[in-house]
Amino acid sequence: MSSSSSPFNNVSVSFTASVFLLMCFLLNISCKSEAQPSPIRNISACYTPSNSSLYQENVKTVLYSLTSKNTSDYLAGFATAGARQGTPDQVFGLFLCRADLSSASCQACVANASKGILLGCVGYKDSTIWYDLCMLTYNYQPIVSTLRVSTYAYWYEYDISDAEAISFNKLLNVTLEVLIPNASVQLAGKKFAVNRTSLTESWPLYTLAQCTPDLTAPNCSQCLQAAAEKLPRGKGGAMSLLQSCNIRYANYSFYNETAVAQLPSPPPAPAPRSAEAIPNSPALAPRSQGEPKISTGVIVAIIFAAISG
Ligand SMILES: *[C@@H]1O[C@H](CO)[C@@H](O)[C@H](O)[C@H]1NC(C)=O
Ligand SMILES: *[C@@H]1O[C@H](CO)[C@@H](O)[C@H](O)[C@H]1NC(C)=O
Ligand SMILES: *[C@@H]1O[C@H](CO)[C@@H](O)[C@H](O)[C@H]1NC(C)=O
Ligand SMILES: *[C@@H]1O[C@H](CO)[C@@H](O)[C@H](O)[C@H]1NC(C)=O
Ligand SMILES: *[C@@H]1O[C@H](CO)[C@@H](O)[C@H](O)[C@H]1NC(C)=O
Ligand SMILES: *[C@@H]1O[C@H](CO)[C@@H](O)[C@H](O)[C@H]1NC(C)=O
Ligand SMILES: *[C@@H]1O[C@H](CO)[C@@H](O)[C@H](O)[C@H]1NC(C)=O
Ligand SMILES: *[C@@H]1O[C@H](CO)[C@@H](O)[C@H](O)[C@H]1NC(C)=O
Ligand SMILES: *[C@@H]1O[C@H](CO)[C@@H](O)[C@H](O)[C@H]1NC(C)=O
Ligand SMILES: CC(=O)N[C@H]1CO[C@H](CO)[C@@H](O)[C@@H]1O
Repeated sequence: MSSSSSPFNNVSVSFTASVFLLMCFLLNISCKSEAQPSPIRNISACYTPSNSSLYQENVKTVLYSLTSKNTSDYLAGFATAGARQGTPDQVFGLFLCRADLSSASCQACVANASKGILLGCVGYKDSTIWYDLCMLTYNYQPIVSTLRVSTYAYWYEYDISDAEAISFNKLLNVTLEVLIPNASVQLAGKKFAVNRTSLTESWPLYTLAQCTPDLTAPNCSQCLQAAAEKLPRGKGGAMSLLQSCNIRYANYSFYNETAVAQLPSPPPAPAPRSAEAIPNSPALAPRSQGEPKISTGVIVAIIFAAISG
């Protein structure tokens, strides 16, 4: 886990506004943009594999595998792959789609991500691309059932007034407090929860939290706590993206409420459960549910934070 790094020189964002957005971050100014939702990418320092061509082959094998899953995998919104050819140059990957997506939407997003993640160099030891509908990541170390919270990104839509922010943040915190334990419970092979509440009659608050379903309940919960800490407050909408989970909120219905309602209902309010039996093994087979996707809004403002490991 050694990696060179001064905070920003190893960061690459895969869209044209990246420089602008990074500047927004560095200068700590507020970024508002009406651009399309864009992918956010984190690629770490270049990995020097013992056999670079083999490593790149393995990366391609993993990406091919993730884009060639069957319908039930895309409906489950999660799948893993590994290429162990030439052990020191092994590659592991996984994708996570938002819980409400249809298999077709999930597959389309993953296919897109598999191209996006290859922009630039293939030989990165840890690479992640986030869209608002899906996330794709690969690593030279095993990542399945692994809690990964150190690499993250976030975006937000616009600032609300300081006066509004006081009550808004309170409501957001209260919502997250219930949402996080709910999301940690496995539901139809997924670990997610949504909530719809409102600040005022005309100001709804939609929130969604989701983990990769290979995490145990405590690890999911821990990941979401970390995501909640990094979630921008006092915004009209925002999203916090980690490699193992994410949280998003907005004042409009950004997920498909009908699709979510069709998922089986969660068990009664969970107290922190100390262990939800998910073996520590990569061989997991999440199951179905989901529906067509939803329009996505107007977003952008992307930021990364960095810690070197
Ligand atoms: C590297 O891997 C390729 C297969 O991708 C193989 O043909 C080549 O012999 C390997 N090189 C070394 C030095 O092991
Ligand atoms: C889809 O693939 C998974 C493994 O990824 C397998 O367990 C499942 O049986 C397959 N389902 C169908 C319908 O082929
Ligand atoms: C694929 O990515 C491009 C930008 O990289 C984006 O404009 C497009 O909407 C994406 N398509 C899907 C299906 O996510
Ligand atoms: C949580 O994740 C860590 C790091 O991946 C792992 O070592 C640990 O076993 C997990 N804990 C539980 C309770 O699953
Ligand atoms: C909401 O939670 C954040 C992060 O835990 C905390 O910093 C903030 O003070 C809380 N805000 C309110 C209004 O409770
Ligand atoms: C949504 O969260 C609020 C707390 O802000 C809670 O009171 C309410 O019961 C939740 N609604 C649903 C449908 O879970
Ligand atoms: C969490 O789940 C319980 C049980 O389904 C539900 O009553 C509660 O409203 C949920 N909370 C949130 C914030 O969604
Ligand atoms: C969400 O907030 C934006 C900006 O304040 C506002 O223009 C829009 O009408 C709001 N949407 C809803 C559904 O309240
Ligand atoms: C939302 O889900 C419902 C039920 O699965 C589906 O019929 C509808 O087409 C979806 N809406 C959108 C906008 O994708
Ligand atoms: C900006 C950022 O999140 N950088 C991270 C990219 O990923 C590497 C490896 O996981 C991290 O060390 C960086 O902090």
